[in-house]
Amino acid sequence: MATKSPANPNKPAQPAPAIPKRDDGDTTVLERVPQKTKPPQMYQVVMLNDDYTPMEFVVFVIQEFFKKDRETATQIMLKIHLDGKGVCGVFSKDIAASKVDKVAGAAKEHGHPLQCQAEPLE
Ligand code: TYC
Repeated sequence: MATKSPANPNKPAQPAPAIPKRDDGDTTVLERVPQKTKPPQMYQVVMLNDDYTPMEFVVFVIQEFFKKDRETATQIMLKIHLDGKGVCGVFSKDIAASKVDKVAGAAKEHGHPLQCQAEPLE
């Protein structure tokens, strides 16, 4: 029996040709619906410099609430200290708001003026 030669391995696979849709009453035809959902708006949590919060407390906060290791937390703290502000992480809206609240709560509890804010990306 003659068989078709195998597909050329160097040629990219082609999608199967579209089969004409017929609705004879017995067949369910599923049409592909274009994806309409957009990715969620993301927010960066930006921490601000001030003259009073101890560096060690900022490093602690970044480690504790943004899950950074000590070295990364120290680098972020120094960037904020030198540039005036720095990004601690990028999150969905609710998570970013929760991070801002946690930082504000810890700062208040310890009597430091440390501030951070959530900024929409793009
Ligand atoms: N500038 C502070 C100091 O010299 C340290 C500091 C760093 C404060 C980062 C806030 O987000 C901050 N003690």
